[in-house]
Amino acid sequence: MRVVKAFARQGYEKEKFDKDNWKKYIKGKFLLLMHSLFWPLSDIVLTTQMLFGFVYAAYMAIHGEITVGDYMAYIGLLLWLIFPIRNLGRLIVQTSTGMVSYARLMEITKQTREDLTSGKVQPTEPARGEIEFKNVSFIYSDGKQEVIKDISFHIKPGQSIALLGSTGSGKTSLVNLLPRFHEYTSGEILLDGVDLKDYPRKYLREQIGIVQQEPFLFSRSIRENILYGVGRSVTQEEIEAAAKAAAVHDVILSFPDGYNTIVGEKGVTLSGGQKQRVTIARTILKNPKILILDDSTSSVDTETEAEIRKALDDLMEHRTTFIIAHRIQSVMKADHILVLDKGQIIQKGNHEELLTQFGGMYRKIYDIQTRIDEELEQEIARVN
Ligand code: M5T
Ligand code: MG
Repeated sequence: MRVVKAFARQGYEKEKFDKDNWKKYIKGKFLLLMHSLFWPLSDIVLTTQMLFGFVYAAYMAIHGEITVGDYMAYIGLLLWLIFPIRNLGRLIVQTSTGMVSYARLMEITKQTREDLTSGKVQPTEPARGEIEFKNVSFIYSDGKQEVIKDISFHIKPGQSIALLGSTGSGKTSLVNLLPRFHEYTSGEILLDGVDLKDYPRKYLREQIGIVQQEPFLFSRSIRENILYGVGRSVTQEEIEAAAKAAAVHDVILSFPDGYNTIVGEKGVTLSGGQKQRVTIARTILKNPKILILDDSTSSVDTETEAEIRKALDDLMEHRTTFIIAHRIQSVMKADHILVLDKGQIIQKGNHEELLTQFGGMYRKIYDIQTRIDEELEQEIARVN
């Protein structure tokens, strides 16, 4: 509705709706006409036939060609046969409409359920967090092109890796392979030396905390949203500590209902940055061994970002972290930086190494971003 209003397309949408509605009206009217013709007409034909049969049979009975008993049997038979046969026609129509609904339901019922628990290994300990990609390629099941091409890298437990690259270069697709939201097409991904496909999905997802690019909150209280998927009992202090770390505690307290504020349709609508910070708090509370931050500070201002980054730095210690960001500042501290382009690694190294590669993409991005910062500072100095 907002998009329609913002582009002043009410008239267009209304017309489109009217057109579709008109089509439905015409079809409905036609159907009604057919019904109103069919039933009376078939009644007339049928009863004429029956009348003819009765009269002719009566004629035969009067002239002794058949007995009165035969006549009675004939009439009974006719009545018992004709009406069920007529109903059969109605049944065929009903069955065919039923089949349409049946096909739609079956489409859903036939989906194979994701197998969460079976796997060649059934680890009981938390993962260490060593991750190795070996020539991994990936095509979406409904796509044709490889969105990830021949990616290889290795991170030790507790290290961090940053992914940098233009939009659509496959960063989100790459990290989504880790919780097995999709199966990679070729190559191998190893967690602690074991192929991901050998782990039960449930185990993997318990080890991985992911702050997704598009934050999603349930239409429940903020507390329930932060608690989601924690899987252990948590005190109010812990919830508040997580919210503080995500720089959202003060915002929550500013609502009249505090942590009991309902989010979404039935309650307070949070801003993009507030939502993002609630999902960060949720992940902080989950305390996972592997952390994935997919552009998770994209909708907050620079000041808040710095605040969150401090909290995340603490959180990143002792866990394997994937950081996706567009600002050099967010990725420069990572142990490894991968620069992606169209699903391929075009540069690999840490901040210092990549800076010395003049003419490389990383250096270019760095130069542009520092130039923007400098210009901004000069501008501010000039105004003051
Ligand atoms: C990489 C395609 C998309 C793009 C490429 C999520 C998704 C993506 N794609 C699909 O075909 N199907 C899908 O369900 O894959 O997309 P990405 O990994 O989302 O890119 P990114 O995260 O690097 O981009 P951004 O904008 O988040 O920085 O060609 O069409
Ligand atoms: Mg993305």
